[in-house]
Amino acid sequence: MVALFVSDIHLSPSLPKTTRAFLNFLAEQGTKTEQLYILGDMFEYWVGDDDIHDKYNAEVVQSLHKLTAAGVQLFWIAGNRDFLIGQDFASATGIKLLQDPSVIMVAGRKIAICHGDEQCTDDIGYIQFRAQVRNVEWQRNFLALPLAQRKTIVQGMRESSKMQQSQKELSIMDVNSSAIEQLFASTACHYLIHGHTHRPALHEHEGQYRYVLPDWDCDEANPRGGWISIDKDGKIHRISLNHCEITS
Ligand code: OKV
Ligand code: MN
Repeated sequence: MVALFVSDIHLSPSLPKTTRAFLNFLAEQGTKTEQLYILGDMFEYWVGDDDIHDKYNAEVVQSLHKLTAAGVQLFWIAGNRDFLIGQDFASATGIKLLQDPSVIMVAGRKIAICHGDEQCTDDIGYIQFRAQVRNVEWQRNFLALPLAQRKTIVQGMRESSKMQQSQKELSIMDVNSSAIEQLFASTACHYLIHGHTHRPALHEHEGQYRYVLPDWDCDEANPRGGWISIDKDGKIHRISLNHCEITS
């Protein structure tokens, strides 16, 4: 394959089978591609690059570094959970941090890539929260707090968000069609790949193709996950992971 695209794995020590499935994916598929694009929310949450030394995180970092050391190009777009990934993580893994959105050329195709949360403009509360936490000064203040305190703050956000999310209308947690139209227009692309919404699909509209990546969860009764690949002829494939091979 020329390129693989993946997002929303939500890696966390509390999801051991999902973690194994993703590390297997890196070892088995990652080595057979020229480029791997991770389009956000690889981690369930990330509180700062000083957490790179945590045992769990260090194994993930090591697995990514193994790929870049083998000559695979790794690219990263931040998600709404791991937007605090920074230069130290990039140096430790060899990954290249990209802007959201970015335009890439793969096998002769011009493709726009993004995480997908910025286009969920109907969720006004979330868009406001996003503006706050993506602010450089806000991030500088947050990252100046001790690691343990940052973890406590994010845990608190997660608890209160669970309650808010359950009260929100499902439709506002999907991308807004005008925001998508604008993205196609501003990037002048006919292809868009994103994640975030957990609604894997291929949407075709007037010659524009929007590929939505699946989220991963292999710790549930029905394991799910998957990726998109582009072969040397420019053909785009959607791969669903409906079984998890666990190698311990
Ligand atoms: C997940 C969504 C909340 C949608 C915060 C640093 C910060 C991580 C975080 C906090 C929120 C993820 C991790 C959550 C998804 C929402 C609201 C809407 C549309 C920080 C690192 F801010 F402290 F720096 N977060 N959570 N939403 O509660 O899981 O997807 S979350
Ligand atoms: Mn997301």
